[in-house]
Amino acid sequence: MSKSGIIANFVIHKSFLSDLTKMNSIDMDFIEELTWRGMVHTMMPGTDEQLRKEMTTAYLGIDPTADSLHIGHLCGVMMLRHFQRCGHKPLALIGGATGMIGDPSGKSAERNLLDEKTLRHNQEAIKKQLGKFLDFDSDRPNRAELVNNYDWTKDITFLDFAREIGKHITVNYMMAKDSVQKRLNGEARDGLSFTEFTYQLLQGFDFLHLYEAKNCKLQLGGSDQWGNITTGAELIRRKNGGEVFALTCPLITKADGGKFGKTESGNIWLDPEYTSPYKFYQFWLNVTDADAEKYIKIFTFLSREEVEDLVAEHNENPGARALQKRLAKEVTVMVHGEENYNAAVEASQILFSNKAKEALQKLDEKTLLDIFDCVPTSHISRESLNSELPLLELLADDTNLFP
Ligand code: 383
Repeated sequence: MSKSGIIANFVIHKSFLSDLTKMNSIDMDFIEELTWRGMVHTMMPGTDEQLRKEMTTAYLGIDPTADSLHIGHLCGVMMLRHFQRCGHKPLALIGGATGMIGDPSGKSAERNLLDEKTLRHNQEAIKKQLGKFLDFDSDRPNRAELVNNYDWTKDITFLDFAREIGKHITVNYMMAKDSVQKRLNGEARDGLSFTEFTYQLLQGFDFLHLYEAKNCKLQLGGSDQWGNITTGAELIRRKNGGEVFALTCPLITKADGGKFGKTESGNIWLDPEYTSPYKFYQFWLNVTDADAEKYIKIFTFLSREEVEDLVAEHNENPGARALQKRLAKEVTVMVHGEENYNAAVEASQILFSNKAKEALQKLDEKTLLDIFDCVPTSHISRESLNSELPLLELLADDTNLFP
């Protein structure tokens, strides 16, 4: 895949960010908001009380295992945005250190280690993408901050880590985690290296560090992160006596039920070089009715009333796909901007339009290929095209379209 121009191409609709700055002082309740949106999977007792008590700092981590975010990350990013809109302070953590190890959560096999150069490249690309979703620049006290765990992990010696961190958590405790159990007893009995086994403790160390350095009392993540997050909370309790909280959102899975991950195929990337705005738009347009109702709450900022009206409209005439259309519009505009959204809509209509010729002429090559990727196609050699064979014969003999 070409990496040039990736970052420059990533556009976020401007009014989307200004909407964020306008909204982040609004007196909205984070848990209430996330709950009606179906974005709460598990929550530690006391989380709600903590958030009502004071402006709270929370973090969500992303490992730079690829140079783009994908829609599996989007739910977490939306949580951070809601958190900021509700007046709290979000930290986005880039796992420059944890990315060097690889999180075994939700993975059935040991991963290959990424080389340092790739990691640093990925880290920069993800940083840029995150910058488009959160308000990192305002002078409000709850402006978002970007942190990288490489900064506080790189200089620690193994001996210090073993003595100061490892001593507080038993192997028994670590072994009980789902991510570990699955690799010991799961179908893929490849085992788990010592390297990946240490992952939960490294993530725990981050929570401890951010708690001590930034008074961060809450960690957010997908439900696959629960085990790692609770290890951190346990470490903080044992080492420091402090009380921290956790909230996870449901995992957004692929159509086949699998986890969206950077090493898995079938990902929908936010980087237009990897998933064109057309394909991105098509993905949302083609989700099932049930997913459309679920996703419109998670991936858009439409209000409860707006969503309810849309659902009612959809149920009256499901064939019109009002939910899918609005979902596809909101998310595509949010990630790729209005212009790319309009182009994607136009491209989608090409095959059914009577102005196909004009429309085709406006298309770039990539979008054209994307469109034909989704419909039955046949290849005809240039030689046959140049021959003076009648069209009917050509279509019948040289293609599988008219057998
Ligand atoms: C690293 C260091 C921390 C806290 C978290 C991390 C990353 C975490 C992880 N997260 C996933 C990733 O990076 O692996 N160990 O791809 C995904 N997340 C979010 C969400 C999700 C998770 O970034 O469920 C999906 O997107 O938590 O799989 O101190």
